[in-house]
Amino acid sequence: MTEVDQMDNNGGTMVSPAWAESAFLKACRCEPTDYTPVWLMRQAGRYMKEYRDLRSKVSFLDLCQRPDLATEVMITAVERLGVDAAIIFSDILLILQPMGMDLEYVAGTGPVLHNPVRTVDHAKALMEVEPAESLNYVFEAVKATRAALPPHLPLIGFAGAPFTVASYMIEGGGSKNYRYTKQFMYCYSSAWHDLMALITRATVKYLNGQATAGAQALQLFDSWIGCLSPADYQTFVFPHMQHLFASLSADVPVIHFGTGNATLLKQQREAGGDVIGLDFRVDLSSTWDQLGETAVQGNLDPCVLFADPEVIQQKSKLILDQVRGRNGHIFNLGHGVLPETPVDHVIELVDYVHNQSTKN
Ligand code: 1CP
Repeated sequence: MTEVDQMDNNGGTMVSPAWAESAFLKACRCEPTDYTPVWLMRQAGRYMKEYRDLRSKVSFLDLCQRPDLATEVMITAVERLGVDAAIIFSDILLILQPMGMDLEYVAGTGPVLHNPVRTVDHAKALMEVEPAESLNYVFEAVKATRAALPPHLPLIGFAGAPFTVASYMIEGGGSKNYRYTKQFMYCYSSAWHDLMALITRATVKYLNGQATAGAQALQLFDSWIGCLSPADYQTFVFPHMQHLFASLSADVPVIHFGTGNATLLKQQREAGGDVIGLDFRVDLSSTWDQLGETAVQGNLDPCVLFADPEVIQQKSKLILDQVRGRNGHIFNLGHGVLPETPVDHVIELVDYVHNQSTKN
């Protein structure tokens, strides 16, 4: 019996679902694959005409909260691109609404939290999240997307990692220097740890719930972690991440992603995750050597997709050549697809990675 076979109630062996032997999940397990699996962070979004057309009729929050529309957006993207995994259509900040935060997506600005957490009292007023109640629409989106996908394509569930989520809560939106976040962390360190623990508790339930609803893998986005020094990561973030990973009960691989985090990768790997995300600033081969036995995901610069197809191929080949001979690489960008990216270039990238990496 292979690892992926399951026992039915009578002790007999059930047939594994097709996704269990997909190139993506094999790569997560560091098993050999016939070709390099590829998917792209933010593969559904504003760079696609189909998405913009739908968005002209529905607000972003409505899109996330309607499982039928969230499914449509992701299935359209997956079919057009020919990628090896789907990710649910959602956002890392939805978890903030049930905490009591006033979240708005403002056109041209991005997410805004109208009641940022700037004092200990603000933090104390935040509510515990019970995702089964307040975020059930996400679990419904997972179920609907899973049902609509062909069985060979795995579905990725996701959440923001506590530091990145806390940074939005405290800054009130995106930030360049994270001044308020760090000020809170340094000045109110006990309240900071309480806040991180609150987000961690919510995130554990949220991710476990997505796996139960039908996700075959999970990704934790610590997109803005790279603003911290290794010492501050160790003190203010590491214990929470370690606890978070240890509390994930589902038997699915977890991808641990960050950007600008070259100096933190070893600590992040120690905190947890089966697959380590590599942004585009690091050299894949030497970084992988330093990390040792783990699967990795990345690491093409999203801006390369604005170049001519020859350049896209050249840059992608550099990555594939660095990987050759090793198991456990998932091709992806080093960060998400940017809004004005030409869709044709994305499709050509996916085709190129498949053709170039196929083993005869
Ligand atoms: O239509 C619109 O105007 C909304 C644009 C948009 C979209 C399509 C936002 C607002 N979020 C999303 C979807 C989304 N967000 C997905 C699913 C789609 C996919 O991947 O194909 C995912 C995985 C995210 C995750 C997310 N949201 C991250 C982590 C990934 C990353 O890019 O670092 C972050 C930081 C966010 C916050 C966020 N939400 C939306 C925007 C524009 C932002 C970033 C704002 C900022 O730069 O601060």
